[in-house]
Amino acid sequence: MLRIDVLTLFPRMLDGVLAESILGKGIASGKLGVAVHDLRAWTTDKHRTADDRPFGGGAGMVMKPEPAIAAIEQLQSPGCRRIYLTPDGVPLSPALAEELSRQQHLILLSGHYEGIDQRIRDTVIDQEVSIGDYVLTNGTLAAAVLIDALARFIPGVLGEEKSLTHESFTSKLLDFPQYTRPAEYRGMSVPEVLLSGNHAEIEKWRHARQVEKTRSVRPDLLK
Ligand code: 6GU
Repeated sequence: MLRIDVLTLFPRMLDGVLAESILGKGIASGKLGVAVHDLRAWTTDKHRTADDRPFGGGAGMVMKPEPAIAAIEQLQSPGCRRIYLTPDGVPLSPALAEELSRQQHLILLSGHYEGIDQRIRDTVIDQEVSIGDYVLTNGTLAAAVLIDALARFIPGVLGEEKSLTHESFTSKLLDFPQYTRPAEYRGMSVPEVLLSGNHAEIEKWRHARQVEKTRSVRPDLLK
């Protein structure tokens, strides 16, 4: 079982995310174990201070080194991967999600404010990961995204094994349109070919729609 420890100042942000849907089932079925920890548990002063003003000046507050380093040193295991979620990290990709899904133990550190003391990164972080080129108020949602993205690669977490390979980005094409019943709704009909039972024609039609959609929305994927 993959074990994931999440360190955050906002642990309750993850309650719903981890309880619901496919992720919740993966955790309930024991294929994935996620423990969420409040970083303030590793503060030692009576105000439970987690951040301080940056040396050298500038706006905002910086996460202090002691709590995060103490937490990671306590939670880490030999060979575990210690990841800091940050917009200046390497972009999350399907390949990275898949690689992380094959680890035994991950520690995810969610940063806050304008950043974290560099000595945290220098001493207890193995890898820095971003979920995209936009800035979140803190890394907790990014940790949730990373967990969801990698959970899909754990055998048995997705219902049908084959749904993995059929989806976007494994094929580098965006998805084809899907339809279900009723065959006609408010005057809109399901494309005839999908009702034909001709699987070769259906595959052809779906592939053409994928190329069309990818060209229009993500031409960069076609190179
Ligand atoms: Cl990992 N953290 C934050 N705070 N913002 C982000 C991000 C991470 N990835 C993209 N934006």
